[in-house]
Amino acid sequence: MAENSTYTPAKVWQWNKKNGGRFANINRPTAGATHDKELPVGEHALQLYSLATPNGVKVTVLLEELLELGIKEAEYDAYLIDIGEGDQFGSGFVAINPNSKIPALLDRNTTPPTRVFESGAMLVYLAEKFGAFLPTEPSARAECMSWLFWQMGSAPYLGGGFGHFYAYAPEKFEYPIDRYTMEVKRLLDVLDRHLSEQQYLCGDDYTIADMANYAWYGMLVAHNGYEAAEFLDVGAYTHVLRWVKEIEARPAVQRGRRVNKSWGPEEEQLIERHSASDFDAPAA
Ligand SMILES: N[C@@H](CCC(=O)N[C@@H](CS)C(=O)NCC(=O)O)C(=O)O
Repeated sequence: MAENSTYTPAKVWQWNKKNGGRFANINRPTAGATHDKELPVGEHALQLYSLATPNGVKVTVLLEELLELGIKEAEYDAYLIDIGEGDQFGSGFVAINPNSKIPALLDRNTTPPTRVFESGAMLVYLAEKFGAFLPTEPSARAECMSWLFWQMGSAPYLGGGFGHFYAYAPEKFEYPIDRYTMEVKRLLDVLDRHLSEQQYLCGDDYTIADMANYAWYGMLVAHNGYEAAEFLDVGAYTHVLRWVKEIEARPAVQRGRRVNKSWGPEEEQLIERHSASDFDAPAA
């Protein structure tokens, strides 16, 4: 350990509830439900329990894209899970996602119903179920899976690492901010170089890999995510910006971004979604 360290870890770590920064009230070192609470159930086969964070948005974008293709079986009910209030620790939610994180999906069209947790698993499940946005030819499928898993693997560095220490930690610590900024800029460069050569991540076709990556990197480069646009010099990633702009021109993406959104301008919010007409009604 460095001699000038201001912190010496205890022999055995103890939970100090006050020490968690912005999310101290929901972070804890144990799993499982903290209270009994059934989840609401709507009329459609697909039930989504979520919030419009990047991990939630990638799934609602896919569902809206499937509906845009005319696939009526992709109709869904989307209920808000308020993670700031601890809804993810209710017994009904934990039964669908033992990891207590949004999003969680229940498909009641199977016997017994199929639960899906982890947003990447949801994208693959829905794309396979409805035969869209995931190539079936093995090499093209492998490329799509590679970019999808790249997003799933990199998001914790972006959100849990960079976002946490740059925007949410109780103090600005140089070491973690430097470490994760370096990594996030490297990730942006990976994307930028790749997108300088092709329209979408897997070639000419828009796939679930674009939806997953767009949700995270679009937030960062086009929406001042973590209020870090200037710090990260996001304008330098011109190919990423071009790709984000094209994706955001899609009506399904514009709808998907609103589902389970409970903050921001009122016209962008849609707390719950049960039918296409909900997008026309004022926020409720
Ligand atoms: N790997 C998971 C990550 C999900 C995740 O981190 N969800 C966050 C919101 S974006 C959450 O529910 N946090 C609540 C908590 O940590 O208690 C996925 O992609 O589904």
